[in-house]
Amino acid sequence: MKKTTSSFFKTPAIAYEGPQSANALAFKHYNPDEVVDGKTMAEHMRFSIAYWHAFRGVGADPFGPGTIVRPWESGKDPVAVALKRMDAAFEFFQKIRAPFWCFHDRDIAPEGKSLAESNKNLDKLVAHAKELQKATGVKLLWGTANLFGNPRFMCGAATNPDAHVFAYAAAQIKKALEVTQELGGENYVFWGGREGYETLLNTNLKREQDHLAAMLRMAADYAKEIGFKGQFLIEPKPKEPTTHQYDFDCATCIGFLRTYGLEKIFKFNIETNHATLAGHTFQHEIEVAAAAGMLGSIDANTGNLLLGWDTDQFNTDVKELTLAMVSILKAGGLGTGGFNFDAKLRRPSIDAEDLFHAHIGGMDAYALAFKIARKILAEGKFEQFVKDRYASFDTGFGKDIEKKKTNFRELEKIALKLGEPTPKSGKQEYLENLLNTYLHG
Ligand code: XLS
Ligand code: NI
Ligand code: NI
Repeated sequence: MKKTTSSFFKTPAIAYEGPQSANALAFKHYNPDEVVDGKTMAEHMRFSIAYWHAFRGVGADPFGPGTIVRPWESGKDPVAVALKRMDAAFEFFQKIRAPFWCFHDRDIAPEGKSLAESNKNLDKLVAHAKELQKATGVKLLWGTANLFGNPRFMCGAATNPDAHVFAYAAAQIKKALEVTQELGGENYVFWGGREGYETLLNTNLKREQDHLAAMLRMAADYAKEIGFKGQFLIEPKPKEPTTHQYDFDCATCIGFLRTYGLEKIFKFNIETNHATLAGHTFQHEIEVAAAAGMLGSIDANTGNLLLGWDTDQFNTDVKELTLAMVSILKAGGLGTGGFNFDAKLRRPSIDAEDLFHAHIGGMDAYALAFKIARKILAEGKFEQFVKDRYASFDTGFGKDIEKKKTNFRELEKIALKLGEPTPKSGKQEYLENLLNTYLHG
């Protein structure tokens, strides 16, 4: 890997030392150079660092200010600080061996007094990012626009009742698409931000949904116009910041996109914590997206099931990740997507070194899950069980049902003739125990 010049982190580049290593600052399972099936683990996993958490997160919460102080965050000129911060970020991307990064426009460059000034600031940082990408080989997984932080977006962006705000948001997405293209972004993400509502007393739901679709359509048209080839991704989330977000979950978004004829343009960026907030498992969302041919990318994190909001923690739950990986691999992988650590340090985790521990943990857990999932699929025991469970649809009248070659009259005859079906066990406990044999070997 090529080198950057900054040296903000004392921690050296992270090496793979294997499962037996006692070094907390080494990979135990993620060996970026290991070749599996003709591809390196780095190529399989496509890990990405989320700029907003790793380099803009300071540990603030509604009860108190930030706790995290970084040495590069000093200086009076916000653009100069942003440039220094970006040097630190690329040093980190390299040391943690992440091949990709992701950002919102406002993460990397300070907002100016006008849209024109904001765009100018952004251009400076994008030029710097382009140099750093070239120097380090780190690539852009996706870009996006922050359409939720600034108070102007308090009632939404595309779903704002004020057309002026809609226009402002459109201009911001236009610019974000341009810079994502400039940096070779492989995808572009739309997360709903404040696209939702607090109360129907002041909301025209139908008009807001029409407006959201109009914004997405214009974004697709503009991408085509400028020749942006990246994949468009929607990131569903059921609630937070608004009470009811329109992009509730994958199933809701599929219905929405099909209603407006946008389903061929989008895939999904699935976030674990958003899945669980919607009352689903991570694996459920992956399967729903995959079933529609719309599995795109992953925002790799986890929530705290005791809380009702997006805690964005690093995920070290190998069981959950193994199940997710099985579904992802069965679906043929993520294509241009990757695993983006949309996760933040806990408020008291104030050391720069904690950033390394956090990402090492996430990367190792995903790499281990990938390996276990491959073994599970290679042995095919679960797949065989599921196949056998549906075998009655492989022949005879079952096959006719699937092929749409039968009808109620015929099926009634069959039911009358065959009588009561024989119950068959679902064997859930057996299967759960079988899963544990892979996890605890
Ligand atoms: C917030 C989202 C956000 C998106 C990018 O909950 O996860 O961080 O990933 O806008
Ligand atoms: Ni996210
Ligand atoms: Ni989130």
